[in-house]
Amino acid sequence: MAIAYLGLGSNIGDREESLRQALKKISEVPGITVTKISSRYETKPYGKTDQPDFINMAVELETNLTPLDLLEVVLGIERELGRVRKETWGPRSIDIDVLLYEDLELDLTDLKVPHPEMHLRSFVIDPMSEIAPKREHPTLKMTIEEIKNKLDNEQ
Ligand code: X6L
Ligand code: MG
Ligand code: MG
Repeated sequence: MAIAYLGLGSNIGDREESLRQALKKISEVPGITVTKISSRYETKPYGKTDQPDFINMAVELETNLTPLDLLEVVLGIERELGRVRKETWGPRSIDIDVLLYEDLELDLTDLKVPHPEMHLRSFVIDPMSEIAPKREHPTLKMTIEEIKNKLDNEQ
């Protein structure tokens, strides 16, 4: 079984309900067991800043799905929950990103693991640090806790 981490975010519609539905759907997928769930964090939008605040969270999974199968699953759930892709970095009812998968480093067109900028984004690292502080980022060779301390010092 592989351990993987997902980052979830929502900033339009009933954000709490979208996250709840996403979690329920993830937990119902054969081959996935949700093992840890972070708190929810209300966060200011990064990148494209003229959009509503997000709620972000992170979850830990045990899975026998491959990274690409896991990606297909989360994209399917985004679609089921009514995500419409209009503009890059625009508002979304639900976003589910594959953050880490074991200590794998993958650089495919559709899937980059670790998520390329996760270590720069407190909306990813804060919830991750609750559920996986000792987990090492396979490229940076820093723990999530160390990455959080660095980010907190830079803010
Ligand atoms: C320069 C240019 C610096 C772009 C940063 C950062 C772009 C983050 C995209 C960036 C840049 C992103 C969320 C969000 C987005 C989210 C919060 C993205 C994709 N997703 N803000 N902004 N939570 N708080 O889930 O992450 S758009
Ligand atoms: Mg994202
Ligand atoms: Mg995404």
